[in-house]
Amino acid sequence: MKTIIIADHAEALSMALRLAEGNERILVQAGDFPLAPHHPAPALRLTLEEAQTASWIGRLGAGGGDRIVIFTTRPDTYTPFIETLGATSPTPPVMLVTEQPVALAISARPYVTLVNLAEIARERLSREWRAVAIRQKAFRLWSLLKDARKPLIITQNDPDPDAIASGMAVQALLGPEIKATLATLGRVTRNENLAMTRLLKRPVKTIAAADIPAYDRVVFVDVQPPYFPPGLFHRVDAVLDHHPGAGEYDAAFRDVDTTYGATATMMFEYLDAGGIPISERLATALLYGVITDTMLLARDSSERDFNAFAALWPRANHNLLAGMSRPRLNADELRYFVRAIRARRAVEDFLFIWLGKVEREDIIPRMADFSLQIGETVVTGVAGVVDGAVSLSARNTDLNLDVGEMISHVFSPFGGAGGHRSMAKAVFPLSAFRKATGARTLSQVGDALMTMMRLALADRRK
Ligand SMILES: [Mn+2]
Repeated sequence: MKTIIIADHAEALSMALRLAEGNERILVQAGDFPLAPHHPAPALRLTLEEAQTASWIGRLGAGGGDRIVIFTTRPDTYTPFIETLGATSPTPPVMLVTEQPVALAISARPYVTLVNLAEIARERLSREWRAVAIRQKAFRLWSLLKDARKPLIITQNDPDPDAIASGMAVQALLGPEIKATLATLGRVTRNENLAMTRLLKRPVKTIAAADIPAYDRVVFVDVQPPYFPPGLFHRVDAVLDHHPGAGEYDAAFRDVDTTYGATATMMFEYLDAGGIPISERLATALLYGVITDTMLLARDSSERDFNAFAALWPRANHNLLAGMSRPRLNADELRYFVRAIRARRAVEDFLFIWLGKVEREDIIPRMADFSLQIGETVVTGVAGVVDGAVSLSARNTDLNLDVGEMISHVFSPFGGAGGHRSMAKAVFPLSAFRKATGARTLSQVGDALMTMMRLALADRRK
């Protein structure tokens, strides 16, 4: 395959020689311009008018299997050339490389591809400006903490993966010399989050309120100071968060940006722009933070979350990640699974599981996730009673059904109910539901819930 390079300006020719690839390059000079000493002699010299005819291509022994690159300072003058070329068969592909705007008529031809170097450069430059601004922020944060004796990185009371990963990223930003404690005043309770902390070898410490004064710097991640009771913290040095502002406070460093789907994305950008190495462990944590906070980029996510996801994906440990997202079952939870599988009731592609009394609420959504793996199930409901309240989780893979709407319609008369197209939840007092439906025993409650879901589903599929 030959590459025919057309240049109509000395500068364009220099650029062509630097940029154009191709095994056999044939240089064509279009128009009269002086060659520089480093320019090789062109195979063909044409006037601009001659260049438009396209008949000279045959003289070069080139044809449809070859390709043409035009480096030009006046792209629109090539309209006739490109049109004539279109009438030849097979038509060679044309790349038009320029810094000028191009009329749409030419660029819309199927065999023409347009590369606007000015646009590419502009995009790249604005990305670099952004990177330098983030690097400066990262440096400011580091400067604020570098002389600390005992810095504290604080998360919510029940930290989620985004908070944990972001805290770990601040530790990485500070480097091994500055030993910052990543801590919570509560503890990690949700099963998936416990799996994360177990697999990452307990990155978060639990501290007591009485411990706080011993720390000489306090950094808030994925949370802001008003979340805590007033006066609990003696100082606020830095705040890194993506939640909307929750009240007034002073902080020497504050980066709160609600356009981020995850604080982990923001922290990835700090490390990335700062040229700070991201270990496999940290990449895995950050990726998990982005995934969980954005529901796999489905919710409140921006292009930046996508970019962080794409950059972290190849660096993460996917076995670890799988372990976090599919936490192990302990003997107790296994008991529920056995009970659930026995108690399942299916009507065509609708499946319902009534668990009766359960001790832990989180078993219900987990069971609901699992329920979609049973048989040919498309819509599922899993419900149980936790502390006197009915808790129901629904799942759906039917593209024509909005299960959030359905659950909200059926169960909001009893309490909170709603969700998305693919998942929904309802929680309401058992007593209210009994009174309204006349269900006496727990198994009658289960029957009533199933019937209501089944009827609503049939109604929506009519
Ligand atoms: Mn978050």
